[in-house]
Amino acid sequence: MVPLEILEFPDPRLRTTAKPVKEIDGKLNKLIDRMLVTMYEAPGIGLAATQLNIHQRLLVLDISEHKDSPLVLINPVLVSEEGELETAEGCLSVPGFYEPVSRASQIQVDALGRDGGPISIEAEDLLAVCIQHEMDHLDGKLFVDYLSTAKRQMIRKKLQKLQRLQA
Ligand code: QAP
Ligand code: CO
Repeated sequence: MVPLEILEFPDPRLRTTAKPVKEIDGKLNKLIDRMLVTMYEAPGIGLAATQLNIHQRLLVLDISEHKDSPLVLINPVLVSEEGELETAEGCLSVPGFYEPVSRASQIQVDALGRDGGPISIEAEDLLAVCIQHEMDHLDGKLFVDYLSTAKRQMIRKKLQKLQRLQA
């Protein structure tokens, strides 16, 4: 299966607010499989549809060591959050940069799974951070938004230079 192209910061399409998924059908499940392939090939631990220029509220994650525990969240909603945790975050849309970001350390999220059934997840530590990072993408938000303006501009300039060389 062919991976999908990942948008890179500062592409304005990453700022799009995604719309709720309306129908969980075979077509959506094919997209989910392509998202998982794209994430595993990258390799990454999380990917939101927004990063593929698909503006639907859908994300995939796998923080397991052996990359054999995919988690698919459709129309995720944050129900509660607690605590605080600072983690060095990266992003497939911000390749090569990792910076500390502070987020809730424990969260509860309701969503639908790929079979259309309801899921309720209580997550902590890296999984909680990763879910919050991916849910941000669905609202057009990136981890670099939590950094200082100077740091964000430095990252933008370096990535734009690399993107020019690639074009
Ligand atoms: C989000 O990010 C995340 O810079 C998922 O060159 C990451 O999978 C949440 C990646 C860390 C919390 C902590 C990044 C791959 C993958 C890069 C990713 C890169 C290659 C990032
Ligand atoms: Co990301």
